[in-house]
Amino acid sequence: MGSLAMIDEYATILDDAARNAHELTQFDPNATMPLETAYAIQAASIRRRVQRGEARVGVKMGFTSRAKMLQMGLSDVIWGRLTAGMQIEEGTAVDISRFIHPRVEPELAFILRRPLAGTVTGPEALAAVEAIAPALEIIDSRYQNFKFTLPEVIADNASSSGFVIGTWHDPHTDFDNLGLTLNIDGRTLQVGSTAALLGHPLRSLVAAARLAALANEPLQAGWIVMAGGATPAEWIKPGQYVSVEMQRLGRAGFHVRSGTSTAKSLRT
Ligand code: OOG
Ligand code: MG
Repeated sequence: MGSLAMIDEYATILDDAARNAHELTQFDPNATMPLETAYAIQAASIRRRVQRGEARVGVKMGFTSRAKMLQMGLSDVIWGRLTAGMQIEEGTAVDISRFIHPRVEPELAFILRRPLAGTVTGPEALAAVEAIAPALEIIDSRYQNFKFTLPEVIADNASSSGFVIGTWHDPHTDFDNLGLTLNIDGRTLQVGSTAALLGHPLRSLVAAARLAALANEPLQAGWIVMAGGATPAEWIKPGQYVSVEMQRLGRAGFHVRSGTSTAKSLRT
């Protein structure tokens, strides 16, 4: 495990990069940093957001589908922390200048009715779910060219940058194999299924419960869990309307607005 000063230094650099939409060069291209240290950096960078007043609202899972593992060349399931400042209201416009080089991916979101911690079964996880919804994640790696190693992406909060949630639905329906599409300006760019998420999206929630508890931050009632991208991610650009369409659960979308340099410099 790295020293506290080192963890704090990297956390500050990553937090500043995310806040100011500045890209960084890779700091561990040979992946020598222990994952425990990388997660400590992530935790410290999110603490800075929370200290600025952003509430913790849940967790996100990464590399839970083969499509995402292949696209990014990494094969370990990772997780990151969600804060209120990352949520984008469904149907609204997001300013592109918040990001460095954003991509979007279709996901399934859970919201919990009660806490969920440690080693749980699929049925136990389901019993803690209040509702499920189609969702989009905006990922924006803070590293140049969206290129990183496993410790680097973990330290960078698993590239998490924004998320959009559609209408919540009763979870007591089969959602293990729902067809879905990722669309930009009415054009379908990716086709997939919720089955891409570890064979069943509940497995992603089971993994989230275990990993969050291991970090002493057990999943709370009211928290959102993003189950991971079901297809490869796509780049987004100003002027676009981006949406996920999911069988039976409907749609979630957002507009991308071109930013001004003023908006960027005013951002805190
Ligand atoms: C890392 C984050 C992966 C997912 O859903 O698999 C992720 C990245 O691709 O930049 O969010
Ligand atoms: Mg994702």
